Amino acid sequence: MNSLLNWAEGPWKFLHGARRIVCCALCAVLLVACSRESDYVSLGLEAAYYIPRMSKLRLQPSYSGSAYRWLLQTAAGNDSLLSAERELIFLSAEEGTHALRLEIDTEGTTFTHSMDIHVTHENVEYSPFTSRVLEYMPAPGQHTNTLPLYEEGDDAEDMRRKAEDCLVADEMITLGAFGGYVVFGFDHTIVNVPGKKDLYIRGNANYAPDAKDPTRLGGSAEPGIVEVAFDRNLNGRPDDDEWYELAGSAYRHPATVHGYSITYHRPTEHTPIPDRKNMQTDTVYIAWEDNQGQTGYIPKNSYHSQDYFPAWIERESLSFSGTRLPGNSVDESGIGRNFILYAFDWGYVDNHPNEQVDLCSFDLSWAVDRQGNPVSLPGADFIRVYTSLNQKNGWIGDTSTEVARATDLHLSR
Ligand SMILES: [Ca+2]
Ligand SMILES: [Ca+2]
Ligand SMILES: [Ca+2]
Repeated sequence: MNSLLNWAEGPWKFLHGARRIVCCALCAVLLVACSRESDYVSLGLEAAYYIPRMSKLRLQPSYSGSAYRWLLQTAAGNDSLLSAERELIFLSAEEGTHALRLEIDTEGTTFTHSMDIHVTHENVEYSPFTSRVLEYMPAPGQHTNTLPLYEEGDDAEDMRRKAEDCLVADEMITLGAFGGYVVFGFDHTIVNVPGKKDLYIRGNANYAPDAKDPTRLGGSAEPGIVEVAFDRNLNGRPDDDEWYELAGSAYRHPATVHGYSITYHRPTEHTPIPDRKNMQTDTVYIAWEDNQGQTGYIPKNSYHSQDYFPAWIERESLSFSGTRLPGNSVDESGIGRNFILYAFDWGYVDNHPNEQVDLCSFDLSWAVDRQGNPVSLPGADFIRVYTSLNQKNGWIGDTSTEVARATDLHLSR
């Protein structure tokens, strides 16, 4: 007796039992697995659900089986396999009725439950833009403590709120040097629509008219890598949810370092060593070491005289990790006057000018796991952007990704 049959109760039991006999007799004759509809065996699932678009619906049958198939009927009438897991989180950007079917195999029998998922328009109109910042943790850098502005007494929560105010208002925040990051979200889930980019993120990159390499677009590209997480436990927090990198064009570049990490040290009392040629007031300002055996300093330059170490942090050092992209800076003057930061082809924040919407946009289908295997994500609730270069460029200073507002491309049409 399998667990599915045991579960049937009340008025369904007789009907269920009788139907089982007929069904199994039929099975014996036809030597094929019999199939049951949910009218007779409840799987703990409803026949119809109503959810707003871009919101998650968790579906889990009451029973376990040896195999599961969640099948969505396509417009052409075919079955599209959404998942082979016991649990499904249904999510759609498309309003209308979606015909969903669950098949459970158990002890040679396949049970089927059909559902209509009615996806409706939300009651309160969604915003297509960034609506909240969950965490802001920049690395030291020449704009840190000014974008957004640190004021005496601010703590991490004050700085998170300031970063949130900036991103909501489409104003720039800095992430500082390598690893500095911001985590933000929307008032709904970003749906991974197949074959389409899903997310547009603004930075402050420009092309320089005097870049010498005609084969590449160059200027002030300070690429930041995007990571995303799907709120699988539906608690609104990026807690147990796995983070996935959106693999941009340099993900498999031989000089890209995966698993890079770096530690920056709070500057101690020391005598500044200036480099007047490069307009630096202190070339030994903030010491760092990385896990590649390298050490160095973030210099202080004459254009930005504030503290570069995040002023609300009390720790003596700050560590970050992620993927480090190969350096993109070229001193085209040869004498330290004209640094061009060449853009990577695609897949990074603050890498192409904002007007290049497609080149500043991201497809959740680019997600990869820590081993670099593609991951099929239904959507993303949390977006993390971090500076992905460890690079200083003479008088223009350290490379830091800047981020402004993000847009859900499925709402902005
Ligand atoms: Ca997509
Ligand atoms: Ca969560
Ligand atoms: Ca920038």
